[in-house]
Amino acid sequence: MTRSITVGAAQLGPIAKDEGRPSVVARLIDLLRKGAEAGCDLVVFPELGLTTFFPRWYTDDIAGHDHYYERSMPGPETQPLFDEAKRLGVGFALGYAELVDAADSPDGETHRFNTTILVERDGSIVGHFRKVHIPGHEDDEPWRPFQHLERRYFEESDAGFPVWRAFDGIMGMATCNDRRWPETYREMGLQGVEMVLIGYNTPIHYAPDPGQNALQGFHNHLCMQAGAYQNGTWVIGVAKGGTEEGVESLAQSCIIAPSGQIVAQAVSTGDELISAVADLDWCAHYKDTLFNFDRYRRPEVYQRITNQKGVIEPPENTGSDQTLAGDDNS
Ligand code: ING
Repeated sequence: MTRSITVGAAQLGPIAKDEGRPSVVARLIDLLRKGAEAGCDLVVFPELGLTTFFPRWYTDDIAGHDHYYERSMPGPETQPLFDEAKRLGVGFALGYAELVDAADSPDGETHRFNTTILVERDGSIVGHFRKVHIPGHEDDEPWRPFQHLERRYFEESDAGFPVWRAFDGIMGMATCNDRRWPETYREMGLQGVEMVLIGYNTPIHYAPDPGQNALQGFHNHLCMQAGAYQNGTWVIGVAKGGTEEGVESLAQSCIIAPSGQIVAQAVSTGDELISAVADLDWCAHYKDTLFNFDRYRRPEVYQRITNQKGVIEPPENTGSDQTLAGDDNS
């Protein structure tokens, strides 16, 4: 009996600055119901799936954006989503801005994270993931057509990339910029992950190097397909796309198999549910062969690879008579 789960990527179109949570939650419930109709066991929503991408605006006092954060999950305005999911017997993952009040913090400080929650089909909370790689900048940069102040409004999480046994497999999460870093997938790959859930909000225009704009779609799929293949895991990439508050954001949500193949892809830039039957046993075709870490990526060999000594310069630069025997890096 193969371990298959039907997974849905619930892509969102733009969320306006003044769109209230009840309206957004209604959109999420509509996508959840579409997922249930498609037989989904799990529906994945994007990063910051409850609000507009508010890090595009600078505020002197970061508390000026606190209304975009959730102090509890579920809270009064998100409870309807949890209730409907439990009624339908569909699990979900949802990205949101998390605010931990000083009074609730072990260190007595207020903390702000870019967080995703994973909920099982019975409504139980599997776990939370907090974004590790926080892109963009900390201070006002008015030269930009729009800002990317995630580093002002979110802390980097030092909790790493946990994996959970849920949905009949081993599940992991990552958020947006995390997907661009190979460590993200390998940290979970070394823990046997079989499905990685990734929400993203990605502007097409990349102010530090606009030459990358035309490659946003290519880079988006490149990093997730590589992560899937090199770790023998399913990867579900879910966008908040379309033009949100004047900023064109990448859509192209997709479901990627452990082979690296895209098995389903959104065709719109709005609210759209795509789904696929994910055979979790398919991961073994890669984990037990090409990417058998214990056999081909042996820690005892890696430990012998001490820190590289840096660029090996040609002899004329060092005056040494470099021969193979005397090779500097022998
Ligand atoms: N967004 C972007 C991402 O990594 C970005 C930041 C945009 C990086 C464009 C590179 C190019 O997809 C988030 N939210 O991390």
